[in-house]
Amino acid sequence: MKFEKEISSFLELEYGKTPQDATPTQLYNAVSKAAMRFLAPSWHKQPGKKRACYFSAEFLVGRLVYSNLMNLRLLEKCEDYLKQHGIDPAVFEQIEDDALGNGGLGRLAACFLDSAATHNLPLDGYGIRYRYGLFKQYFKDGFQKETADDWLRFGDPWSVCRPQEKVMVEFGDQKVWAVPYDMPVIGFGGKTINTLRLWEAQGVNEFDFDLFNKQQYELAVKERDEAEWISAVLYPNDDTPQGKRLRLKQQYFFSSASLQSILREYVARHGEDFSFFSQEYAIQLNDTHPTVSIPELLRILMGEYHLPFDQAFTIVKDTFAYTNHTIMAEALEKWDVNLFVSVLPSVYPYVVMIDDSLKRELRSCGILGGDQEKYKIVCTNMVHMARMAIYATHSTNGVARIHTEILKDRVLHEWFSLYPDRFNNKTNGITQRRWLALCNRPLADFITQKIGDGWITDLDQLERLRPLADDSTVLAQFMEIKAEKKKELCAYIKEQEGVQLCADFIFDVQIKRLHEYKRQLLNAFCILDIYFGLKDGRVKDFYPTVFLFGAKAAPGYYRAKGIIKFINEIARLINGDPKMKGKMQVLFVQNYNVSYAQKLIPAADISEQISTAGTEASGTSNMKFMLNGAVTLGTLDGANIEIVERAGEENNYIFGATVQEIEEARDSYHPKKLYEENPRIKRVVDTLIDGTFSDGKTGMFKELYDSLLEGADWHKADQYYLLLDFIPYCEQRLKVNRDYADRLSFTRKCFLNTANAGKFSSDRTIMEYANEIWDIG
Ligand code: NBG
Repeated sequence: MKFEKEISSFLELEYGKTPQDATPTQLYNAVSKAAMRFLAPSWHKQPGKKRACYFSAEFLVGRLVYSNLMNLRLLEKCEDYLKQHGIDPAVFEQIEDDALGNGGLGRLAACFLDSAATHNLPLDGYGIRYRYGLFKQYFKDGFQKETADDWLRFGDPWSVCRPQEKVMVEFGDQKVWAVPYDMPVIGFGGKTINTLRLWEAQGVNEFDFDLFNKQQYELAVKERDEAEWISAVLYPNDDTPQGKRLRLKQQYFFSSASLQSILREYVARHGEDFSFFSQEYAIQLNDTHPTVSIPELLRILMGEYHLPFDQAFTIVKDTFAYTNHTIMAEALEKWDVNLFVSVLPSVYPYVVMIDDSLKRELRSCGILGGDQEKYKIVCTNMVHMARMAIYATHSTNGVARIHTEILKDRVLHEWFSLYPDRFNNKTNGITQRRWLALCNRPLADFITQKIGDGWITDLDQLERLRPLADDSTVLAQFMEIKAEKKKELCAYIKEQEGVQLCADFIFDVQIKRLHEYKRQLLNAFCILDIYFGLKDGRVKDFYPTVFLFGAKAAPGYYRAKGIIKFINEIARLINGDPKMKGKMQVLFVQNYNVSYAQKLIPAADISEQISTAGTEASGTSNMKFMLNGAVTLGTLDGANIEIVERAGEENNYIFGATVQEIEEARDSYHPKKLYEENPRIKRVVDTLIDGTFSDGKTGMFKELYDSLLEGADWHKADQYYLLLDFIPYCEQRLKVNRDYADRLSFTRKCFLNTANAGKFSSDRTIMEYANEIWDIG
């Protein structure tokens, strides 16, 4: 049946509606289901090909309907259909995006799936089908509040439940069903369709009739409820032992279920001869969350199929590879041995076997006694997951060049000395389908007009724009597109936040998770410094600017929440000051997510990437901004380094201490001295305590103040060097502002960022994984 007919007949059958009287949700389900029918014949695994499996606790896919239709080449058909019936094609923007991820790590996983399918690489994702995704954020009196994200309320037309493929997962105290829901991952053009398999936990005994009959109603459904907790929320709060227990259960739940389903496939083909396993499957561990897969595969091979340790361990090592996404200590997961044993008693012995094997290997390398401490997987009553992930796999990679170097030189240096060949770098990337073709259609059309549409699957072709950088008509068009996207953003923000922004201002944007190391607070201080400078005449000829923030803070991260409140207070002061009219505006948007990013990024002139050098593993929004023609105002950190290497330092704004300079400053760093000696620093920092702003008597601002000047029992004062980089940052920010006034030369910089963004396609990244780690190229 024709696609359009399929939509209408679905509406009629399911809802008894015509397109005109269907609700947006009904239309969304009808269009999505029609597309699912359309793709069904191509959704199958190619036999005889090695497959790669991406194990990840997060897949931040964002809104699927437009991207899936685009990839199936049905988007225009669908838009025509809607228009014919008098419906705005933007109608699906009312369908919120599902957020089964937190930030960069989850969004990267989604970009990888898109790129692999587009380039016909057999890569499937495996994760958890959370009942509630990342919380939704709103502000009340400037404070962050959280509510549950009930993403299923719109239906879930893009998933297919496969109950016949459920598997049992066993914990020490509980057994649950893992039921798979498969989503098609559609490559551009629709030729290759891979699968994202997400597991839902269900009770084995859903309902105890006997107990119910005895009026013990709660007990009758206890088992069901306890099973459902496992896939209830993404990253449940883990500040209590129960919370930690639940997280470990989640990790084992999807690791074990995914391995069981892969093994089922394999055994169906080869029986119990496992000699081909690692030639047919590669498994990538996305951070340490799925690392318990390592002893689990060993357990299955040895315990269920009776392979000897050496043979099983070789298969494990050849199959798994590990990606490290951060050097923040809290993310290198460790589990208390007692907790581990009580949750996973049948897995723990295999952890010990791996550890014993490691110790034998260390001994044979002459590493003995106390020198083994820093390697041991089980050490001081903890199971060290990152250590296991490095030892029991054949590849460990970082996500940007500097990040991998830091892993090799510092964080994981002892491992690098032992296994230098295992370490490799895979600089992150982003999919240009979502982050240009879909989110910035005017720019996409403009590029296609100039160089054809090959860039959609081969981003390096953007290079061909370079010769146009000196053509002022081309630059004028480029500028016009930015202006159009700013107007669109202003309309959207007016609707979402009730705030009217000035579309002809500079748009300066910092969007990412709220974390001290990302230094939103530094940005805030600098805005205040400019504000004070404008008031007292120190800052002159300032080009009017909108400062935009978007970020969620982890619900238990007190300081991050204090920073949000502080920025909201600054916004209130500045936006309410009549003298600032026509000069600056500050806004922290609520509930920043993938869909919001798709609006903000195309409208940005300046991309704020200001983390302390050495802390941001890569960053990926930096690449999205670059692709959409913004200049980077940033430090030499993460992928910023590779971005300016490509686009030219002269077309970006780099400032601040380098990794090496911070290293050298470390021991003698004295933020209080900087504060006392520099009145500009003192003035902005003092706003935390001098009554300029109110934190609603929570003490949050004083706590931030102390964190900068006094430190706390777990860290030194100003551990992320805000005050060290403050003046250079302000200077560079004013320089961008001055440069912007020369509209043509500034647009040229923006244009050259776009033209040089080719390297940052996740197509490039995924091909590197495919060729260099998975061998599926
Ligand atoms: C994040 C890093 C980012 C990086 C993404 C994707 C985690 C643990 N790490 O810098 O902070 O871009 O991973 O690699 O979420």
